[in-house]
Amino acid sequence: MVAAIYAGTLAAALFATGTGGTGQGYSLETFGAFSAPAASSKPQAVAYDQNLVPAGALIQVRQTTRPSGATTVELRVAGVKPNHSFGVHVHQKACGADPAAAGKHYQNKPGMDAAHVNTANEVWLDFKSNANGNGGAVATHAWAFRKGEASSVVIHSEPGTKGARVACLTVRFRGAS
Ligand SMILES: [Cu+2]
Repeated sequence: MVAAIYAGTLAAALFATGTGGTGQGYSLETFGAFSAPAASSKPQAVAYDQNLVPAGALIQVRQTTRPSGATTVELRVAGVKPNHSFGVHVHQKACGADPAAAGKHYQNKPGMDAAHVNTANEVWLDFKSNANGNGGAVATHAWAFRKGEASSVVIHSEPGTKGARVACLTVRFRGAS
């Protein structure tokens, strides 16, 4: 639950259910407390628009990949702007002081047309915050991430693909290969 997050934690925990090789399941959790971008550092959790994502807002992302490769990504946030609809996607690169640093959306099959830019081929975690500024979403796909190609969760100002980038959490999603 969101309440289990505590401010200032920038830690990731890895829980493998197998001893290696292919066909094992695993889960990964990453937590962050947002802060304003600092040009001199590579932030794990950075808020570009503090009207929508104030400094100190919290985020938790959990990846669970089953032995089949099917992957669930769960998002929880706390302390963002109440009653606001956000767009959220898994992006390819780590966050930076520049919102563009996170690169493009992670895609199972690469392509920029409508057949590829959608919730089936990408990981979307759009949500509407509640009156307390908390919210979350869950997305499950039959496919796993490719190793090293999914590295952040970007929060946008509106649902879908049109919104500005308002915050970013670096998440080193674990790949199948
Ligand atoms: Cu995005």
